Amino acid sequence: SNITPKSYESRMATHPSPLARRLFKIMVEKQTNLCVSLDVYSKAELLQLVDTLGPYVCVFKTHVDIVDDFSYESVVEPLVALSKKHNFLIFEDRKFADIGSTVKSQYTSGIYKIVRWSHITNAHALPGPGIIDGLYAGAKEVTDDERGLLLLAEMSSKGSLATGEYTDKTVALARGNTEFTFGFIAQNRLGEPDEDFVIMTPGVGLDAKSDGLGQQYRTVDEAVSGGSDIVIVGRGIIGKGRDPIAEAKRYRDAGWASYLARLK
Ligand code: S5P
Repeated sequence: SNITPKSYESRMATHPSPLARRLFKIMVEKQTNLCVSLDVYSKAELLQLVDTLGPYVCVFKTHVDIVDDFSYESVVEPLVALSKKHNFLIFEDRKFADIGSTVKSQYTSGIYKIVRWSHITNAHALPGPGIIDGLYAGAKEVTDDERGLLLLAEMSSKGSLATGEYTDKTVALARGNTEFTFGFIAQNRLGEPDEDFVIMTPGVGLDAKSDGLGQQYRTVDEAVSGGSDIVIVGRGIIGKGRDPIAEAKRYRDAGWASYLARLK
């Protein structure tokens, strides 16, 4: 829908999710709407990128299940310490997709224990409302800290089935618990004018148009002018041959400029 969202500052005061309010505060303080996606295989590379790019991002997105040398002590503990040092949130991109009882276990248990350290996670809407209830129950059981869930309402990949009625029904599902389900992974603004869903958008790149495996890239300005609140950038910043600090600054500046232009 064609709605110009309010400023991050005003949404920081009114959003129904405590986690979203904390996120907007970080964005305003650091003047960044950039989330860097850290799809790397080694913990040393992961932590080094987090420490060097930390000043430019509001959120780091992880796929901890691709880290070859993962251990809780050597990855999660330093990552949490760096999130305090650089004031960012952590988003484990787990894409839960099972029944409530199973996702609750996957969120809280195993070697990753995601709910203990990841402020944000995401889930497919496919299983219906039980997936939200299960994750919310897991969060309540394990921690008093703010936690938030994004539903995948649209995907960046070519031929995605998450369109039309599926997207609309995903938005309707999120309405059931806006204290926890604070927004969407999506390509466009979603919801009614009086609603405030945070839109985080992957498939953003300033150089490439695709990756040969179905990923499709739009520019930062296309995403933000279309209603994205936070752009998610992976290989555009940390891909082979790139200078991650220079690229992080470039995407941060582009994202903030597009946001300011949208407010006018
Ligand atoms: O629709 C989506 C949803 C997600 S979360 N499309 C995506 O690409 N993602 C994730 O964003 C994907 O799992 C990857 O971690 C990141 C995009 O990485 P990039 O290198 O293509 O920017």
